[in-house]
Amino acid sequence: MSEIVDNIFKVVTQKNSGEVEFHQAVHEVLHSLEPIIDAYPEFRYHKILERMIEPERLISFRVPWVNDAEELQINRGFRVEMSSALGPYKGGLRFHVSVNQSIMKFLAFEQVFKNSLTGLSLGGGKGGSDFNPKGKSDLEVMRFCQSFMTELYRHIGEKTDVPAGDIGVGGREIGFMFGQYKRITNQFTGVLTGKGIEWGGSYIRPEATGYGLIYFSGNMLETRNETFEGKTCLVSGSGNVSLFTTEKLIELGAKVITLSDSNGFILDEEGIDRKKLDYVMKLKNIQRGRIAEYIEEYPKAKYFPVEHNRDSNPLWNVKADCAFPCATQNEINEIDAKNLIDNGVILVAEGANMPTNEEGVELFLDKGILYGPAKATNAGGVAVSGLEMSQNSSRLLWDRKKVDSELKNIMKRIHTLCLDNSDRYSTKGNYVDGANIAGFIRVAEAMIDQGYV
Ligand code: NDP
Ligand code: 2IT
Repeated sequence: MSEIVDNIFKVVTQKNSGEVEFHQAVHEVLHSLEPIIDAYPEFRYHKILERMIEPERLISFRVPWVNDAEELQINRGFRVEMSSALGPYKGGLRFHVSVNQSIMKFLAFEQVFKNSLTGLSLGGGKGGSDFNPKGKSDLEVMRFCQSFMTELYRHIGEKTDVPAGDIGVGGREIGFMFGQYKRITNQFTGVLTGKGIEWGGSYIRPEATGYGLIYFSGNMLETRNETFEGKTCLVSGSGNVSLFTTEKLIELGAKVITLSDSNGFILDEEGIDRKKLDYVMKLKNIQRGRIAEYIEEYPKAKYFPVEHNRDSNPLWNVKADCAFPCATQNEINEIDAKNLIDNGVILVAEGANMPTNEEGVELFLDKGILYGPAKATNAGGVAVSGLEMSQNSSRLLWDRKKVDSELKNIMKRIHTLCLDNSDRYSTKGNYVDGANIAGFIRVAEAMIDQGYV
């Protein structure tokens, strides 16, 4: 890294000691930005990088709630308001036991660039809690969400900060949090996105991240005169992003053969068809079951439990043309990346945030794999959240076709931006540098316009 960038990274590690995920996200972006920092001295003069690595505001709070056994539980809540250069802070809420300040900051940092790429008026933020929704009753989840919002409400607002879902936060949790916000403030506003369609939501928001991922990946394949027809695909996770990724892949004639959760993965060599996907959607969204149950319904498929602290994930050692990590951060390491490459993968596109570690990314880039980084490829979710905000402001509901066509256009535009910027400042077809640079320039210019804030 150049000296300037190197010094900034040193400060990041010193001031945010132990926050390894945050370091990782910043390191990757700084690496891409080197040519830009050289080409635009004004970015140095205005200390853009130094400002961007410091959240505008970081809120941490106590969330007390009572479980069904009438025991008091204490969780930690967060909201990281990273940047408001382009619009109100915007980004999801994650409820997962692993949530800590480092994970919140990495996600908020990534969100700033992602939201910039959408071309919409969206700042960047992220929040959540170390609350573990697994095995909790609906009433426990409701009590937790109400307590969480009883503190969060004072920091957010339709023109200030607009949270949405992420891991562990779907339609049910958004509903409970929206209800509590409304009750406390006496206002029915677009303060959250991912709302139910009858009370301020948008068509295609649940589908948007997965569909957007496949629209973007389709654009990537087009650069090599390829389509999804007949391609064998690996998808990890079995949540919101994974299932709508699978849905769009099936629609485009691809064959999806895996899905997973944190306990293991299923391999269905015959392919997960529409009927099987409907079964999984019901299993996950209504019964809140585990992916292992798939083989009880479809005994020809196999289930592989995956141990934690393993060297590699056997899911990524299944032979396929395309791979879509859609579960969580760092789920593909260098061994997994090597296995995918050795098995002839041609495209890897990220539904999850930062699912590939830096060594894995380097391998994909070195080997000329079509590699789509999260902040570009999964931007469809937040983009349709932005469209939900537009619909809320105008008190209109757009039809499915209109939202879907806007989503397609946004993903295509991001694809073009990535390629144009990688051509100009990096190596042709390097979507990582393209996304980081394009996302950064828009935020940096807005920051210069708005003075030292
Ligand atoms: P969901 O909660 O709906 O699903 C998450 C899935 O990933 C589950 O199958 C879960 O399994 C699995 N998973 C979560 N944590 C781990 C872990 N530590 N190890 C292995 N598997 C894990 O979340 P989403 O689908 O919404 O989110 C998935 C990814 O996509 C996240 O990285 C998120 O940040 C990203 N994303 C989400 C967007 C959205 O609109 N929802 C938008 C853009 C990105 P289990 O049930 O066992 O925990
Ligand atoms: O990571 C993400 O982009 C999300 N979880 C969606 C954020 C949003 O505001 O819709």
